[in-house]
Amino acid sequence: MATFTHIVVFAILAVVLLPATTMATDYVVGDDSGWTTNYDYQAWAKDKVFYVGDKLVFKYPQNVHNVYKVNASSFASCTVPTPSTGLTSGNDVVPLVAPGKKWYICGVEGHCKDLGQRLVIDVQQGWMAPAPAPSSATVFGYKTFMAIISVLAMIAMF
Ligand SMILES: [Cu+2]
Repeated sequence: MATFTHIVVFAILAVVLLPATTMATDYVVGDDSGWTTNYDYQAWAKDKVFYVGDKLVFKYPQNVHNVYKVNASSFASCTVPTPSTGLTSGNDVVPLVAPGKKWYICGVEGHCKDLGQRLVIDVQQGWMAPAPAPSSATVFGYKTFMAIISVLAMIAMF
């Protein structure tokens, strides 16, 4: 009986947790080319769907480039807003925490404007679409559901 309950609990956990973990993706911007000049980042982003919870990773030689998150007009004019703090580590991980358009440019003189080093993406709210969340999780709320799972797991222990 305990074994059967264990299997049920693990099956439910697998259904609930696996999609949540596999959905989060780390995207290396520009793939093997990384964050650089003379690369078409809109072509790179075109066939990708970004969700809240995903991460962008900007890779580049330190001190050669940098990353600034900007708004639409700064993106259009390639202007680094002041004051603002750029990312400069050369391995900058940017979590996508909210849906909507996100704009990124390199702040080094000429790289954005003349050499195309800029990226705009549109981040989707992950739990809404297109992958439906398990129905029980949406009905009860995630925390309630996890509480029920915890109780089931405790029952299974005894
Ligand atoms: Cu640059």
